[in-house]
Amino acid sequence: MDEKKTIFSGVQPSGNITLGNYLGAIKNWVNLQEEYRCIYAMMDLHAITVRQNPQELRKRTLDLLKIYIACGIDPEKSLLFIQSQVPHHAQLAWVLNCYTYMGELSRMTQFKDKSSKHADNINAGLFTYPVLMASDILLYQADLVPVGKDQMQHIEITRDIAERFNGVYCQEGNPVFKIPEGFMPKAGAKVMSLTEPTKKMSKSDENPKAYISLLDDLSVIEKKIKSAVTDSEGVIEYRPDDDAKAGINNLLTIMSAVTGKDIDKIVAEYQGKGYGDFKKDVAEAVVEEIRPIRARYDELSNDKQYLVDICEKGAIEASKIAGRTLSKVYKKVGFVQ
Ligand code: ATP
Ligand code: LTN
Repeated sequence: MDEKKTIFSGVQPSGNITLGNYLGAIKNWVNLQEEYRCIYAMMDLHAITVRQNPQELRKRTLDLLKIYIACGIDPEKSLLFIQSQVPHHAQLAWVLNCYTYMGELSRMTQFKDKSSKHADNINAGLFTYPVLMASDILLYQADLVPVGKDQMQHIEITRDIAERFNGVYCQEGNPVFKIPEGFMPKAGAKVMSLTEPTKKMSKSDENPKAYISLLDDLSVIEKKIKSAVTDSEGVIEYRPDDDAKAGINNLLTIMSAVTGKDIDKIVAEYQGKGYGDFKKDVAEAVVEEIRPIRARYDELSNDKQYLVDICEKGAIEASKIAGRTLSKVYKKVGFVQ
């Protein structure tokens, strides 16, 4: 019997993968591969809650797999698959929709943000997005879900839904669903926009200067960091509660997440130095982090069959695991099997 704990996470193939996605999520996944049974998916069902161009979505889904692998996710160690290729996600989501309240869904910050951004397309999928996410996690009986800070509210509702379902149908000590925990990185759980540093760095930002894409040219990355919005105080200090300092706080966080050094130590190193020097070093550190990822990504670009094979194998394996949970659920609710 496999005693390793299970990790589940994923990213939506809904745009350019940013430094925020990398530092908040994917970088963290890599280190977990030795100790845990890791399952990482490309969340294409979630991506269509916002209108997508079909050709682009198809391409971006395989590009995202390439990014996972280029960042260090090893297909031999981790289970990788495309969400829409495992029907159990949509099936469990339907069931769990019936155990989730409109009131709790309407309190979700991401729903409020996205419905104000896409006022012409506030669809039911956007509203029930967290239920699908709960299904993703609960199907695999995940212990830990490594995500950025913005997703912690969705982990909370996942726990609530799981506890509710277990409470209705299960005896103490014999639950259908494991209750998962969120897991955030020490630094980089919330990387901010480079142009408006009080806002989250987002892959769907209209202004490309606001985010760093892992696929940007390295010279563009350098320029974006060097022109990041800061303040006129000229002091390199970390003051997380001071919005006026948001730009510098963000660059310090990025530096810390990339180098692994504590923020205090970085601040001490830059005492008496100017923003110009600091930005130059942050830019260099980020470029050096991304350079090998880009090289591996470019190598993979020529090997579509390799990627398709990983997805096929992954979907079969994921379906087996997911099928076990789904059939327990169907039995509990009273479906004839
Ligand atoms: P969108 O902007 O389209 O809503 P997104 O950039 O938030 O997308 P997701 O696919 O929703 O990307 O997120 C994938 C993972 O990246 C999640 O774990 C999320 O918490 C994390 N993440 C996203 N943005 C950031 C950020 N700015 N800082 C840290 N982590 C982030
Ligand atoms: N909602 C997540 C993507 C996502 C996810 C998941 C993350 C969908 N299903 C399950 C962790 C576990 C987001 O990052 N926006």
